Amino acid sequence: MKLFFSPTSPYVRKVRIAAKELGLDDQIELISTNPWENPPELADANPLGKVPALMISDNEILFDSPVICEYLDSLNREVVLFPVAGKSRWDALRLQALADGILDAAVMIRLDSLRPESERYSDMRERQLNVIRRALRYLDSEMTRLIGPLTIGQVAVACALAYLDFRLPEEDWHKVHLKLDCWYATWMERESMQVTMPPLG
Ligand SMILES: N[C@@H](CCC(=O)N[C@@H](CS)C(=O)NCC(=O)O)C(=O)O
Repeated sequence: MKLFFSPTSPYVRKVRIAAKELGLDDQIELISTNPWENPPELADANPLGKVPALMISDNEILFDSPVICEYLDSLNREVVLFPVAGKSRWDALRLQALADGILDAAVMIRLDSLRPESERYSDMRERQLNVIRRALRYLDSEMTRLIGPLTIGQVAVACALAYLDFRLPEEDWHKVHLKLDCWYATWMERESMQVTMPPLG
């Protein structure tokens, strides 16, 4: 399998962490791709022009990190990141949706920060910061699910928190959300987190 990948994309990182947790990372070749340069290979693979996209074979491609993660999960029956049914499935999917929403908000802020100062949207930044802060407060109430068995929810949350530290370090959530901070510190020790660290800078 080939994964269109960018080393700083948090959505790609989610897929790579999931692959590592599933023991499938050796089967995935990383194709270095900068989606902002509009490479035609990426547009051919994913009409949305985004990473991650997973090429399973020449004519079988998946895109959107939740879809790719669920596909990878289907390849390993020993580890289950997506509970098959019932409440545990909806709990995992809700956590993933929440974490992906944090990422969407943080990426929007990041893209805005790359504009010249006079062209930035301060209202949008404030709105997205509020989204992130509300979502973190919500996560405080989901601690029991974060501590439970490994699911895609935890992978996604770890990835979202790591991206906040990477791109929005001034939003120091660690001091406000102490239980989450404690959970995250333990999660950061996993090999899947260590080997998928984005480059510095
Ligand atoms: N919902 C998508 C989001 C993917 C995404 O936005 N990727 C960014 C990189 S972090 C991208 O490729 N952006 C290029 C663009 O928006 O044109 C997922 O979960 O995979």
